[in-house]
Amino acid sequence: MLDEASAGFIATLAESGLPPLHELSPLQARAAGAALVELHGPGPEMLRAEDVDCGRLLVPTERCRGVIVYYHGGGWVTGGLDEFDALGRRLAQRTGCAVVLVDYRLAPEHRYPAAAEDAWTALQWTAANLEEIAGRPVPLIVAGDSAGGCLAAVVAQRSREAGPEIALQVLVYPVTDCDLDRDSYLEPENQLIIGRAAMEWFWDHYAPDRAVRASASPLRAQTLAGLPPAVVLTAEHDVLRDEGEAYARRLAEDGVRVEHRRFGGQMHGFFTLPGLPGSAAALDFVAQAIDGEPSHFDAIVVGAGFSGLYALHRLRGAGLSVRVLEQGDGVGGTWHWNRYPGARCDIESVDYSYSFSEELEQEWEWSERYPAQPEILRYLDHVADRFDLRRDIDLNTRVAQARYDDERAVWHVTTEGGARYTATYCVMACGNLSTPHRPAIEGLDDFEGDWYHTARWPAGGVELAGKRVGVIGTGSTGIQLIPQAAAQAEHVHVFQRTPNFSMPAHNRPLDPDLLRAVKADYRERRRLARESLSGVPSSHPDVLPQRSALEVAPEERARVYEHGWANGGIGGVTLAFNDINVNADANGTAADFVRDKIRAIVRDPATAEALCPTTHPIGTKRICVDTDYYATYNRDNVTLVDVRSAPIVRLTPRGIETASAEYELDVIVFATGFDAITGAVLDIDVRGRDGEPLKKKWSGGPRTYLGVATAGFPNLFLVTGPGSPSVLSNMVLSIEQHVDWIADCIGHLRERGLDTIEATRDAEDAWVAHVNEVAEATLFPRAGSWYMGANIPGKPRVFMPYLGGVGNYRTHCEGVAGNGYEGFSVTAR
Ligand code: NA7
Repeated sequence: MLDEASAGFIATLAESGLPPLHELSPLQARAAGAALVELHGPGPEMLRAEDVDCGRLLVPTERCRGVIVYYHGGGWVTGGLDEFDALGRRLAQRTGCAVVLVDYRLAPEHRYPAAAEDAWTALQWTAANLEEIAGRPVPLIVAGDSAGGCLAAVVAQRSREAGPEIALQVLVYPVTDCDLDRDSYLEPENQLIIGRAAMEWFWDHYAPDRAVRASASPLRAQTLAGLPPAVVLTAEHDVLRDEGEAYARRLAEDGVRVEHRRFGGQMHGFFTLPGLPGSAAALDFVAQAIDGEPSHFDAIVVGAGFSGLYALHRLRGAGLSVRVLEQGDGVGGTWHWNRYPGARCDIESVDYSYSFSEELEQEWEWSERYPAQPEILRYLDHVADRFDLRRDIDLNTRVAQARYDDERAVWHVTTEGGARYTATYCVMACGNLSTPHRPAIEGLDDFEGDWYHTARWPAGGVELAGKRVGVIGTGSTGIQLIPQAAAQAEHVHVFQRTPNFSMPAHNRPLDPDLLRAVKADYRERRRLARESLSGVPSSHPDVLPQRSALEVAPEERARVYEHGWANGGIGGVTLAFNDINVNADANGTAADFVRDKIRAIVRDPATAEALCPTTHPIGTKRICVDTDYYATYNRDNVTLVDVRSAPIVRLTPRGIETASAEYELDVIVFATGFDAITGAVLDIDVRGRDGEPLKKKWSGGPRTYLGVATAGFPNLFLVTGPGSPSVLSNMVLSIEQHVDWIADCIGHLRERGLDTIEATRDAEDAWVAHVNEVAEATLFPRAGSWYMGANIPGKPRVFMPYLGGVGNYRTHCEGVAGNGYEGFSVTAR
């Protein structure tokens, strides 16, 4: 969403009655641009401001730290020294660099390559006069916005062969390509200061001959390897957004150090408009890049899913400067990535939602009992907008390393693109189910059809209609996807290694009266959830059954299970008695009940038997929640393939070969799960005190205190880390509990002038022992589940979540805080 100041600017512009740019002549457009000069103000005083051969020289101080050759925007058609004078001055003052504002020839009087030639001449002139301008040898920097960003990129490429040496290229929403059909061109909300029609108008004037446009497009260069380090700024609401980001990505791929930031809530032109809040932030960003100093924040948060969004809101509200780094191109975390057909949460929507804002609770209208992925993503996008979170989130930014600096007591965070940050606190909000697992099956490259992992499903969807589809995996994901795929595809082959227990969702639209009743009673509902076993009101100790499955008559047991089945949902059967998770015989009664249900639904007895799980107690692997899963096997176009007895051998050009047959397929779907709980954190090279790698510390399995901290890694917080209830609970509730605890802890440190907090080894050892002890008292460790790390070859087998229940766990965490953060050591420097 556009921020308020930008929306105000657009409204004023609309009131002025100025026709759209592309309806004007170039002369009229230039006059309109020049009339906006007053908006920019005069800009700060300079030590020297004089016109030179190639433009205007702006020198802010006697000892400049560099010289920036600046190419102004304006689509190669408009813009000039006077319009950009104020920006040049602000840039010079903020960076301490001299600025050469380049006056290049404009189109259509002078078409491509005139502007590029002038840009090059200006670079040569500046290089030759560098010492005279700065009074000493200093770095040469090229920069530009919009079409000027294009010129900066073009001269940076040209200088690669014969110099001069450029220390940095600063590309502000640059034009990098002549393709005007990228998504950002087509989104209606981006047609602001300039839209698609204006860009067409610019290109038509600059390079009317379409054949030469490619050579004017820096993105079309064969390779970007060997280019100077780059800083790329893009705006969320800008037709140029995607090509700027494509350029940043290619630079990184070709080995160039690039720091990219997308400015949320901003539109094209924000960099040059000093009244807009994004403008100052963008200048800061550029200045820091020129300094070579990493940007410093009180807290870096890794991930912008449910955890990262709330962490940002909570910590920013506490007065901290926060930056969220997110690898995806949108917020939402696991709900951003898992867009496969049928993706749906297995916790009811009214509980799987934030409780921190009563207004949000009341405003948001869930439409179904179990929310589908698009609705959850809409909710998270709404939260990001409603709490103005986007301006502190860097998208498309994957964290590569987080290294603790003992001496300065800060975290150094580096992204894959080479951007560097420092932070006092590092909050790992990267999720429990974020790192997709795709088994190493031979022959993937040979397969001539298309293949997808469900957790990297294309945003635009996949055409399954009329296709022969193979699905590998029958966990929650496969079980949700298979009925949906069967309804579209010509044929679905399900490659099942281990069957799972699945309960009916009985999903339905939410009755408005029910929703009203929930909203009227939300505080009480949340209280019950907080004190419960798994973070939903129905698992509160006051309502959980007190009876053993073995102490009741078989008829009564059957009645209770039938009731649970009819109600549906994850705990319908496993929470029906108090000993199903701990007593194998009690568990057997529940498992038998579900197996009988499968046999009753699936008509072919052999298929029914193959779908009956027998190798793990019910509930010890995540119970699936489905819509028509078992009944789907009654369709003629669905075939179950048992790959336990005849394993997958390889993929072939035509499909999947098992030990007994080859299956011809057009599409293969990997519904093969995640490197769960620890995968995302360990994907980052996290190093604590004395450079100790987290990977090494956790080589025998994760070790944490309360699942929120780990000894040897001061000021590092894990949101729903291993050793906390996490995936065995309603994640949103557990996330809020952790983030609140972390925010309170940081508040405690700041109030007392303390610099670091770190779990002690003793407290950690005791907690790990407790987590194991609780797990050992249940049947959970008997299953080769992803809770145990058993789905990933080579991963240590350790039961990772805490089974003590969210109510008990919360009380324990509050006790730790109440006792002055017992089990932690704190330092003041
Ligand atoms: P899961 O529950 O880990 O399921 C993955 C499935 O993929 C499971 O059936 C696996 O069989 C199967 N798999 C994995 N590798 C192979 C190979 N090599 N061959 C055949 N089958 C294979 O992941 P989901 O995405 O379904 O669900 C994860 C959680 O997300 C879920 O519990 C909810 O909480 C949300 P296996 O059991 O290993 O024999």
